[in-house]
Amino acid sequence: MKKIGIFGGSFDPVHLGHTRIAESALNELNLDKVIIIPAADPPHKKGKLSLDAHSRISMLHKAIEGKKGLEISTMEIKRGGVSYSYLTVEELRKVYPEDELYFIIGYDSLIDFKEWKNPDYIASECILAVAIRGNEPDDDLNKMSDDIRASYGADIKYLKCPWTNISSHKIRECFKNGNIDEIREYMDKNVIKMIEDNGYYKEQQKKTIFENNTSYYVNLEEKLKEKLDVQRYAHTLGVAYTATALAMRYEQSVDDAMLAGLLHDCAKCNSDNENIKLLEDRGLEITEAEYKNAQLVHAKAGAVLAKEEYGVDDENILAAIRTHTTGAPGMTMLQKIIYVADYIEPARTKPKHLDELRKIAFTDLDAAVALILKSTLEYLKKTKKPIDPTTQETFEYYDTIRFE
Ligand code: DGI
Ligand code: FE
Ligand code: FE
Repeated sequence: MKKIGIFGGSFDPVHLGHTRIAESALNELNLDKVIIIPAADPPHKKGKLSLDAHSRISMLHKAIEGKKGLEISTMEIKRGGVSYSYLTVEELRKVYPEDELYFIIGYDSLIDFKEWKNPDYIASECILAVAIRGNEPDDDLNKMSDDIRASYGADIKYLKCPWTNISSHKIRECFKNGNIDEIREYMDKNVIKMIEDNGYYKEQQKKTIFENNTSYYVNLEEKLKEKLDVQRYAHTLGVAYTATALAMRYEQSVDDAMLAGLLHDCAKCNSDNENIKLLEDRGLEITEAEYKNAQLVHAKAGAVLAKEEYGVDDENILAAIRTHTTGAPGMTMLQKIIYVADYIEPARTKPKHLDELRKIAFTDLDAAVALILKSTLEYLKKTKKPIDPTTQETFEYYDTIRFE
């Protein structure tokens, strides 16, 4: 018989309070493993979670790197809808019919345990492992536990790990306001780096294209028209407007999508040597794969030009341009939007399954990313073109997250 810990939450973002509870449960209760289960995005995204599921998962992967006995499950995300815990327990009970399940929660969640859906089922299938504040439960907690024991015959065990006095809400506020030093000690440093690199939790700058920025976009389009050939310019507009539509669908900044879409191929009509020199002059890395397929370099060169010639300094927009050809593991929403828009925009005629893919792009962006990578890899293999390791890694990343 195995002992399996179940630890659900939004993890928006994950912090040391979470990982300490998971590790304490593992050690104090001698569990075989703890399955960390990030909740799905709420169906109508009532502003409750501020980051999409895959960004939250990417942070979790960083946070548990090298920690034995902890694993991440995407079952609630794949199930979608409201992430009711009893459904998760039901699913896990099928996977572990004979084993002991430990449902791990913080003492603060125990307070409204009775308000959950089907608490009796959870209590009948699982031992409740409650992370308490301090070494002993206080009177209030004892009373509450007695009540839950009496109501559901629950078996409640206490975890003695020191309570970490931090909340994800507080962390989001600090990233929004740039007060990162306040929360540094409560977070894994790689997770902090990931949040900073992606600009997660930053307030979106509100620019409205069609009121204030009309002339900016008109000028930009005119400049691009000079730099690109006729087809590339038509493709560029197609990507920009497809990207804005996807941004509307996925509640992202329409302006950022417009700008990234317009600029994504701004270096495409340069010669390969010109683009290579552009990067070399700035000491930027060109990988072996890129030297072999110099066409790939237009993406990185595009990001350089976007910054230097078109004055874009938003790192998320630059990243979307930089990764638009190969993709990258753990892309931001904007990166995924540009990656997909590039492939499905109206002027594209290949491949055969394009109509289907266009629909999927508007229902499941991650599935669209995975499918595009799959058919790109098939095409590259068929035409015996060298495959950039990043393309392969990105495919594996989205394929496992999505379909594991
Ligand atoms: O610039 P676009 O034509 O709009 O589109 P893009 O920047 O996505 O480039 C598309 C081309 O890039 C397409 O022919 C497939 C190719 N590509 C993507 N990943 C790889 C690759 N080519 C090679 N050789 N290796 C890759 O890993
Ligand atoms: Fe391109
Ligand atoms: Fe393109």
